[in-house]
Amino acid sequence: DVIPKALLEATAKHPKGKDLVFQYGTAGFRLKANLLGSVVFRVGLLAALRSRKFNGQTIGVMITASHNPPEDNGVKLVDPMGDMLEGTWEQYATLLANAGNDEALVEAYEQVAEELKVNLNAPARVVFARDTRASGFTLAAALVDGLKALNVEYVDFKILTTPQLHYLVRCINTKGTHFEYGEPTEQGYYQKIATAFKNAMADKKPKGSVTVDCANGVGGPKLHEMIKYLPPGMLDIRVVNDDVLKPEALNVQCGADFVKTQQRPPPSSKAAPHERHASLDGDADRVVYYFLDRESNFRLLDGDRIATLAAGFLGNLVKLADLSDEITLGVVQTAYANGASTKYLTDVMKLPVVCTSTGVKHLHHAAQRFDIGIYFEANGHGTVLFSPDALKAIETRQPKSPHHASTLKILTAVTNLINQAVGDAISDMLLAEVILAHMEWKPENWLATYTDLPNRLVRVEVRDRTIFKATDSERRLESPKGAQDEIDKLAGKFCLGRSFARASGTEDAVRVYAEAATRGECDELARGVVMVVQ
Ligand code: NG1
Ligand code: ZN
Repeated sequence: DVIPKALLEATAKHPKGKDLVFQYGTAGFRLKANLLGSVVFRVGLLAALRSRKFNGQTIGVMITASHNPPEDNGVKLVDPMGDMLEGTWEQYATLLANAGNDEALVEAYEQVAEELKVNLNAPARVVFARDTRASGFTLAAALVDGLKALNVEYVDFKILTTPQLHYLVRCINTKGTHFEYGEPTEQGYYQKIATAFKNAMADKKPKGSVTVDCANGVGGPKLHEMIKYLPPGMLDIRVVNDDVLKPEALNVQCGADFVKTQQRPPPSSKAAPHERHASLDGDADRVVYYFLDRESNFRLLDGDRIATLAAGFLGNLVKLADLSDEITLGVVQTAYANGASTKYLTDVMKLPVVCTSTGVKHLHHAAQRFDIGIYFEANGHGTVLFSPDALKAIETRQPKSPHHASTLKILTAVTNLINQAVGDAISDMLLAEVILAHMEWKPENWLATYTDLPNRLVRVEVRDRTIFKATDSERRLESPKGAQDEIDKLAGKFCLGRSFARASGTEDAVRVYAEAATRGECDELARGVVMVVQ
């Protein structure tokens, strides 16, 4: 057979490091970049199988480690509609990555192909891209070796944000169908979003400027590019931390993860009170806002805030468009959402709220059950999904008045502004700007909608995190025995106390989350629960 022979030759160039165990987790494979060559090569093999399984539909491969340090890298697969790899295939990625030597790899590959009944004569197409990390170029070459060994047609899109690659995959696979998503080029991405932004703004104009911290990652150059497509003078975007020529600066003391976990502005920030600031992560799929209040206190507007902002705005548009009877709207969160945001959505906005396990794929699937499904993780990953029925209802509704017509036009524009494939920091940021302009809100008004409960997130190193088994959307532990009872007892002691512990899907640690009515109670609760899991 020719394939095993080509495969054997190619894999010899990318030997697996001894004693390494890899796992395709919530965000694909992620580790020190110098250990990743064999993994990326093998991901190429799985991408080929997945594309062949879909008879040549295009699969994406993104090389990035998002908010992790510059010396790390990672790789993940993108499914035909631009969403994350279907969960049942993660085990095959893990299986291939861990095959001990070249022969074992060929065997594993054949085993997977057979188990999944992949027609190896079907065409295979893969597109790939990488973030700005120094290691990306070499890893992309390892991927190409894998693709070539299996006769895959491929396109290297070079450096892109993660959501741009997801967008491209969706465009390619929907081209010529009724669900055509857009022009499958980087320019097509900017054009689609910029046009939608202009139409969604309608006659409004944002007040003041927005300063965007790009974490010294790929979001910097791509946001600069996007700005060229936006209507001149409409929005004053000031791009900072956009140095991609110093790869060692990536995610260091800046970006979305920094402000969210440190609860303070980056040391380099020149923020003055009341100004809007947005922070992206290293691959531009996460965004949070912050500002300094009158007393120069740092105020974070996180993913929960973007979700409530979007829910309020979209809910109102649906009502004004007279579509409330046809379009259901709901919000999806994880257990990390601040309890105050959940209460606000449920009690004040009267919206259905669903809680899922951590990880975008869980939220994405739950959001698909609404006509308009708004999903955000507290850390800023998220988007809004519109069902085909919702899109059709919006498109076919006859305007009854000029005002009704303009509402429908804005609603349509918003559906085009929001990346339907995956959470997209640039698109989400432009959405937030549109909404703030329509509401004529300053960041203070946005913050005033509800008051966050004091909260604490602690990373706990444990001997074996696999013993921590969670249930109920990861809000409760079923193992180790007795741990949950202790957590419940502790949480019950504090006003509005809520806490949970779960094994991280991306790091070798257990995360403890706690919130309570006051900072003191919250910290005491967190300390107590840390003791339980340690
Ligand atoms: P883990 O390491 O499983 O907690 C983290 C984030 C997730 C998600 C993933 C993927 C927290 C508490 N967890 O997951 O929300 O973003 O990384 O990147 O923020
Ligand atoms: Zn990211």
